[in-house]
Amino acid sequence: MLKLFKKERMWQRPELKRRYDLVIVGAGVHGLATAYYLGSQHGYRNIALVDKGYLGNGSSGRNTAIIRSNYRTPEGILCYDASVKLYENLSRELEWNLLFSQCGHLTLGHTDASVTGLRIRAENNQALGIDSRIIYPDEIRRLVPAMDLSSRPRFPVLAALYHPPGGIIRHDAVVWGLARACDRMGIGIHPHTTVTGMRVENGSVQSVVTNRGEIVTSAVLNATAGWASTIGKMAGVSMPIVSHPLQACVTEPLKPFLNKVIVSATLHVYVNQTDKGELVIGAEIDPYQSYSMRATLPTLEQMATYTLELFPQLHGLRVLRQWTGVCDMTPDYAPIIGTAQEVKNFFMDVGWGTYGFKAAPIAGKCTAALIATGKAPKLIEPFSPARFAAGQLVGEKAAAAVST
Ligand code: PYC
Repeated sequence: MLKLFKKERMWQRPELKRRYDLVIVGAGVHGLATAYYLGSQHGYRNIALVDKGYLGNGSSGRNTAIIRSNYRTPEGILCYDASVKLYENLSRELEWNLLFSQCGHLTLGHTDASVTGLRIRAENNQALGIDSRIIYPDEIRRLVPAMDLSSRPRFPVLAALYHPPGGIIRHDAVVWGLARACDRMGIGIHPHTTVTGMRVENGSVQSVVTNRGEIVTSAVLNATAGWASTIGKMAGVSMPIVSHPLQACVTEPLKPFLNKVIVSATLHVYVNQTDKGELVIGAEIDPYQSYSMRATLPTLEQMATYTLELFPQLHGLRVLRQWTGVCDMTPDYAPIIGTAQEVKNFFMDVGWGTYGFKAAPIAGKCTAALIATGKAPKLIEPFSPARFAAGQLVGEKAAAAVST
């Protein structure tokens, strides 16, 4: 006999209270991960996560779901490695399948200069125990038989940085799994709640003003992506961030033909095939600053042209959807995590540029420890907001998937 099960809601719609110990602005993967670790490791419950849209409407649902730790700087490598390790155990921990596929990640080198850059990354990665090495066309052909490796004069593939633990995860599942875990601990998730201002007195935030009323709070975390500087300004906190759109698209499904993530910083494109068979393709950030989430035809043409350089057999494949997220870029392509210098109970986990999704678990865990103990864990010390005035930048631009 057919049994009907009552569907469980993944998270409830609790009442928005008038007072919380902490208000987290931005209920994407960073805000959710911070709330999750504050609840599971530090016993916090009286937290409100507020977001102006539905859960996953921002960068958490607009990235290309790539996970990796083959960065360039020791600070970046250690941080993203810790994040990959947390992701490896997160399905089990959340009891929710995040469909994490560590299928391997290849960054292509098309010029002598780019291969030199990849070599430096391989050396830095290996020195810190990361599985990452340079491979040449024979091995690339074995790993990615569908790629055009002919010795053509335009953009030949000379070598690649191969990173076996890299891969893709189902980004919506990460949002939903974390949200369910927060909800089960009694942490309040409040979508469609727009922050419009903050009341700051004597160097500390007293309350957060929203379209659903004013919330009195002991602390605020800015965990937004795309609007970090706007939210910062409401508390009188400035940050060296500029915001750029980043576009991506997905094609109709194909039979499995690509089981590695392929990145070309020279061609400004990255491609992976999902479990459903679709190709997810991403572009470089748009060259102008904007908050626009409109996708554009010239960028679609660029993504198609560059993908065809690598996989000419895809000619004629149809694109199903194109979308845009907004990336908050810092001068050194490294995040800003810490307590604001101007406002003592205003915390920040922002400025992740094009790397935010992959860092969410470790950023959340470390930000939770900072909020709960008042002390920044070692792993995030280099990303303190004070580094700009001190001139201690963490130059991570050379490890961007698509910025040369
Ligand atoms: O750094 O892996 C990356 C990435 C992919 C898309 C944007 N950035």
